[in-house]
Amino acid sequence: MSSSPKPVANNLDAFFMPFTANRQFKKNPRMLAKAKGVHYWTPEGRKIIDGTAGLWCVNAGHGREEIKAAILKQLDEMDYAPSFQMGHPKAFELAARHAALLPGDLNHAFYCNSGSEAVDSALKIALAYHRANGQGTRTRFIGRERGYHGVGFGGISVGGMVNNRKWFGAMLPGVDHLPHTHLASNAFSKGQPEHGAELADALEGIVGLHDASNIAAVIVEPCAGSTGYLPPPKGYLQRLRQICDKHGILLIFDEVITGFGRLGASFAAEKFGVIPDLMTVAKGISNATVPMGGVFVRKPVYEGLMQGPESALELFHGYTYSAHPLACAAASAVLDIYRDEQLFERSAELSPYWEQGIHSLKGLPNVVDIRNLGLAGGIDLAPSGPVGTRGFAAFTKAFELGLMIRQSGDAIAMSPPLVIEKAQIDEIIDITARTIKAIA
Ligand code: PXG
Ligand code: PLP
Repeated sequence: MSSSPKPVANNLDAFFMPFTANRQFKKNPRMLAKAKGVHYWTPEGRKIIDGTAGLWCVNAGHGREEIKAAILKQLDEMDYAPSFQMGHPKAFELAARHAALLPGDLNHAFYCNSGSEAVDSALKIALAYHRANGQGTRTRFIGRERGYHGVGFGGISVGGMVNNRKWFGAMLPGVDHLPHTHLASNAFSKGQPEHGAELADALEGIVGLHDASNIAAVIVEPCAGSTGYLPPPKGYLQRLRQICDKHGILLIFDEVITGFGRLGASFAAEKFGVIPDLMTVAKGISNATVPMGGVFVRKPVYEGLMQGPESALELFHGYTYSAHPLACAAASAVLDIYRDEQLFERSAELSPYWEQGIHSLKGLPNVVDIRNLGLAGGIDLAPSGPVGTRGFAAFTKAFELGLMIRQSGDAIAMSPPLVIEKAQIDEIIDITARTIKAIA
């Protein structure tokens, strides 16, 4: 009997969709068929402006010919190469380029395939580092309420989004959470809010409870993305850094969203002048063309692991596709675009215009808070029933009106590609306003 695939009807049943109301979607699907620049098109040819850079990842815009050319060239030369006890030139070249771009002594790069893997990798590097340095009792992690660190067991353990945790009982033991920084007193702040730096002091309380000798690392998003975009209060990240230093605790910045230009700088670490010990990235690293993630590591952490006999593996961790040649080729071409088109600077230049635009929505029905930082922002809508009802109504109405936004509960978030034009920002703000009025 031949086992060659038979053509099957193109029904929607078989694909088990991620983070989706599968049954609802399959009754009334929202399909995307084509993308170029800052637009998507549906299979029927309806044009949708991309207010979110896909899922916060297509920073240089869609359909970039330079990235395509680099991927095709690499595919021609060498499709795949293992990175365990072997290497290929593009991986080393890319790591050197990332090291040059990164602030401070963040100058070593570990590669993986997603933000979730990056977070798991960073947590494991932190544990291994302490153990290699005679501090093997440092095993606890501290995350933050409303944090999102992907969907691995490590990431959901340190993460602080209730639905991502409550379904999955088995998590990492030994995790505490800092309070989130979303304060009512900061409503409608432009850029970084004034109040809340002292929330970092909760870390001292946790250290007092467990003793620093048991704590490996603190992980936070410098600006929380998935929970509706929560910029850090002024001074907050600096304070976290000070407390971590005082107690020998590693600080991990999860820059999966904030990295590669979103905040108008290469990374949040550069923007705020706060250098974490480890940084996780994904998304904009490859402009989402080939899946890629990474952990950037400070020199003392890397060197702290380079111990024992030279023949010993220093880190028992890695993925089949770590530093995949196609991902490396894409990521290098993406760095060329960021540099040649000065997209991080462009993001910084556009952010006051974006700020003005998004805050012009104040006063529309049910808008209870608006936040922005860099080229992204979040809007809280008053609930209209079970959590997420109004948020989902906004998402579907915007899609109908030709705009892609993100929904998180009753908050909506936007993060356009960094190549967006001012007139296109106007269009995004206009459709958002019409959406909010239409669902009032
Ligand atoms: N850390 C952070 C800070 C993230 O934002 C991840 C880790 C996980 O990355 P991967 O590549 O495993 O998805 C993320 C991902 C949204 C949304 O709508 C956000 C993410 C992913 C999908 C949707 O806010 N962030
Ligand atoms: N499961 C099995 C059976 C494997 O052999 C491997 C890798 O060799 C994995 C999982 C891990 O896959 P990856 O390295 O792509 O994460």
